[in-house]
Amino acid sequence: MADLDLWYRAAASVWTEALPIGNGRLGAMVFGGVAREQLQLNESTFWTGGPYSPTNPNALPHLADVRQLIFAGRYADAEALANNDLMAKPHLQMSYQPVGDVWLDFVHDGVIENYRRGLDIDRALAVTQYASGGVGYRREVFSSAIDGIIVMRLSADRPGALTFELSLTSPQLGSGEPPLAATVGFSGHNRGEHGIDGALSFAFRARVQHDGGSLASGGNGLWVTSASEALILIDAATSFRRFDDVTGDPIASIEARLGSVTGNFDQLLERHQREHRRLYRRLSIDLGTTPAALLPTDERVAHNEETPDPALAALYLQYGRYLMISSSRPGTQPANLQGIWNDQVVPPWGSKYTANINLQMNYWLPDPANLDECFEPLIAMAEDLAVTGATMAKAHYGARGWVMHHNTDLWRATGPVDGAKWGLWPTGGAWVCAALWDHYQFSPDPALLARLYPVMKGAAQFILDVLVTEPMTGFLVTNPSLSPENVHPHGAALCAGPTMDNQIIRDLFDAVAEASTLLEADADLRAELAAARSRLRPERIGSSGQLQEWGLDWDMDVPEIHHRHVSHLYGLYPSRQISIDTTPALAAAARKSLEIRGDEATGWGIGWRLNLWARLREGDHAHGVLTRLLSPDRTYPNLFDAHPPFQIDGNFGGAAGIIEMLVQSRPGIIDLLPALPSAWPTGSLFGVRSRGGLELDLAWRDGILDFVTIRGSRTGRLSIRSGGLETSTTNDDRRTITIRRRND
Ligand code: FUC
Repeated sequence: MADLDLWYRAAASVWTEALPIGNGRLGAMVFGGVAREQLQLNESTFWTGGPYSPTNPNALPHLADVRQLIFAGRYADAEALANNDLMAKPHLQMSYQPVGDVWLDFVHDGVIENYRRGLDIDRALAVTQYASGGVGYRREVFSSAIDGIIVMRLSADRPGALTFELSLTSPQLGSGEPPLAATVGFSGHNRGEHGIDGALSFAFRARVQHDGGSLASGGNGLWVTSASEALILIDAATSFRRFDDVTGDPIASIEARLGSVTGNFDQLLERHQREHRRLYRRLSIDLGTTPAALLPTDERVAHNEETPDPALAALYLQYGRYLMISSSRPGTQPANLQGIWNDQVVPPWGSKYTANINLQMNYWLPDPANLDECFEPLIAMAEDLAVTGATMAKAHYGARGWVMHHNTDLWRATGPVDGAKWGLWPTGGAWVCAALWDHYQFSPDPALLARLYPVMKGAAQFILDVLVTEPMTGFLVTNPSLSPENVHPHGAALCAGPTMDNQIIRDLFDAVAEASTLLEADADLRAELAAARSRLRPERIGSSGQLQEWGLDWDMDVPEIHHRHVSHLYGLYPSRQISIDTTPALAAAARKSLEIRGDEATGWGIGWRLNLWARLREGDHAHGVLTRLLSPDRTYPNLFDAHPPFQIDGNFGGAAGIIEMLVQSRPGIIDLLPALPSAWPTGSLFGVRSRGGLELDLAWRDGILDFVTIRGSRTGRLSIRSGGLETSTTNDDRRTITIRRRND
């Protein structure tokens, strides 16, 4: 399927041109060089440091002072004191690491012709091909979730024409294993960082099987000479088992996987492809095609702003799904700031999990995009955080429950880091829980509810314990807190009760209240939540008609009026507290805030704006924002999002935004084509999921819904709205309903 290919006429010269493969755990960037192939490897549990608990015994004794300074309006003083005393120890977290590289050096004679490399995202297969001296060469590589390893086949269309050296390097501490039989390897251990010792051992290996020719060790690695075909199996592992357990044996894991591989390349590929397609093929999209679809992918991105390419938008959605399937699967780590792909020992922002937007944005996509399983690692992470975050809640706040501030890492550190103006934000865990509840809306399964409830309850208990009464107003507020990363007119970010916190807390409390009702548990807690909720500051509309970001009307006096974060618009998206239908005045104020912020931002900043404009039902405006995202400033040649630098949240948020333009839902109500742009007059979207646990196929013509088919069991009334028309059904069995446009 050519429309599901990323392809290029030249090898990657930089990392952001290379193509990603991954099985959730084991990833590689494939460069496709002719004389020298590079596979840059990652393993999702390879981070710096080791198990640690970053509590600071100084924090709790100084909490009351910081609170008081904030209530007294002495924000900069509060921030200085907080920087001194309230931050985690260490006040920086660990970073995600590259494993190393697999190199293939080829001997070719003759001119290189007919070069093409591509990534087929329907097969999850990267292919490089070219001819040299009249011989056709082909390399195919994938990372298999079934067999757990990377598999590569090298072939030539003339027998005996394949000669290459296989070697490994790593920027990590350790050493190459002497080439043994058909295997090269490297093993070592991770680095410590910020005073936390490295505690992980790791290894990676590549094993070659060749058809014809000979194999010898020499130089840096293994030489395969005059073969017709070669198969290379690659694996990497660390000793990580859990955030508090590093007793795994990487070499044993690798040997277990490499040793149990059965079958030839075609059989391995067949198994891999079947598993990939089981997830990938659940959704398809058609937004129309123009001649641009025939161009190589980098050229499509280069031209998209001057002539928007609808099929590139469709590809961007499917590529987002591909990246999600490749970086987040049951049993693996969640997708970090770079999914699982990072080539740097000191990556941007540690390639961690930033929880004041980025981590949550990564998980906007899987539910509507029909990749329920890919959400699982976020649930597992929240379960870990509920453990580590309970220690932090107690140590820093004397509170019950659990907290995560604005970042976490492999070790599930939850303390305030970086500096108070970024890190002293106690609402990251609460936001993750609101996202878990939204996941349950898409997959309303009693077992899931029972699993999520204790985690959500702990997050709510923490918030109940840290809310304090604001002396001037009597509202219950978070203090200290901030509106993520935005400095207010008093030269600080610290404040009490920013709008975003109130919105997140309402969502969390409502979720816990509803879950506890469904589970017939904790009636007392429910009453406590209701009482506290009623004392949160309501939304306020400021003097410019904007939704106030803080309790006071500071919005127009901030140093960065076009700030990338749009935190107070959380209420409009991803939350549904603010909507055109239910709170039109607040929706208008949110729109005003969005206009003041402007559409230009980092990749993820644009991704968030796209979803917000979609919720405001401004299809053409949303399309303009999407077009900006899919421009060379915000999208690299390999379609990775450019913050810049690369950060994967923009890919996932942007892909989720494309769906949000076409389908929006809340339990019992589905809006079809709420923000359809004039640029996509005719199209279809099959297999999209909605809240309420339903799956939809829809198609439209001339900007009007043609038909929708809805599958899944419903309880109660379901309203389906499109273009000002509304239909409702009260069927509640497992039926499929189809609604068609009359041909008039
Ligand atoms: C937040 C953002 C930055 C960046 C970082 C990883 O702090 O404000 O733009 O995305 O996370």
